[in-house]
Amino acid sequence: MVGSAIVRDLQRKGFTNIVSPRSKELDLRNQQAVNDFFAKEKPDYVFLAAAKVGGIHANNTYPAQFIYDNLMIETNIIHAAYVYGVKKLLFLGSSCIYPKLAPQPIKEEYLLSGLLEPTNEAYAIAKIAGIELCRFYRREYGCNFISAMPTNLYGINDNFDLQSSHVLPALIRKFHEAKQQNAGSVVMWGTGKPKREFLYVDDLADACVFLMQHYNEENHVNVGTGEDIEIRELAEIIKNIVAFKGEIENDISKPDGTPRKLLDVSLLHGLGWRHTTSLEEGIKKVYNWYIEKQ
Ligand code: GFB
Repeated sequence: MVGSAIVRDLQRKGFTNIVSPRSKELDLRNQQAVNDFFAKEKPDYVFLAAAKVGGIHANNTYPAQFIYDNLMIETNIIHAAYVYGVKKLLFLGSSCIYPKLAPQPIKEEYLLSGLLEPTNEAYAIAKIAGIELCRFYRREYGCNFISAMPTNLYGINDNFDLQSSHVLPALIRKFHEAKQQNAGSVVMWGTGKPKREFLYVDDLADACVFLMQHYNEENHVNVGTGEDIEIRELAEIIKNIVAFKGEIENDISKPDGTPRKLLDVSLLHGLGWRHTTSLEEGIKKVYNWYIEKQ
């Protein structure tokens, strides 16, 4: 989802010499394959968006896969970028790198100031390692490697599998199918009380290209909207957009995860970047795309 959005954004801005291999063509966990790719393509600028990602259930169920795949991808690419003289690399992390109970909104400097949320600890530790790789390769070797920490993302090309997806695509699918089947209710996991901040992926892509062009510092940068909502409010918005008339039920056997993770985006705003897509507008775009794809 993120990689294809960055490619679309670069193309919109007139860039043409873009290489974006699919995972079938290049297994980024394989160091030799990554080195061969860098030796052949000699990229000048690298957007490291590739990662093993998933929602709360997938993160909680497959922690070994989340830590191994992500550590391997990051280490192979960041080291190859150094060895093959990449001019600049942007590493993408996640807002789950911050402590579970961090003060809100979360400033960049809260990293490593407390315990992580257990449901996504493996993924968070891998992403923290990626930030530190960039910092230390900059410090020791002088590489211009920067990191961006996006909040919860959604958009076209998202994963709609109900076991491994994030909440927003899961609810779009659940409400859509419930409407088609004339079901009386839709199940929302957890209490619905946690708050989340959602950023449309095309806005993230625009921010990544902006940072690649204008930001050259060691500190990672939060990328978000600066606004969050409760999961049950999100469910109501999606229910209205899909026009489902039934009820919403809670399944409290499923975890809530971290209570809140609203990013402080003052650093990014100070640099001159702001998101443009509202949550409702973004959900409508994704829902239209989802229906067309059926
Ligand atoms: O989006 P989500 O899976 O990820 O869940 P996290 C957010 C909230 O929505 C949780 C609730 O409180 C879920 O219990 N929720 C309600 C649902 N209904 C559903 C549903 O049908 N599916 C899903 N998936 N959730 C992930 C991390 O955390 O966020 C990753 O595990 C990463 O590491 C990613 O950081 C952005 O926001 O809880």
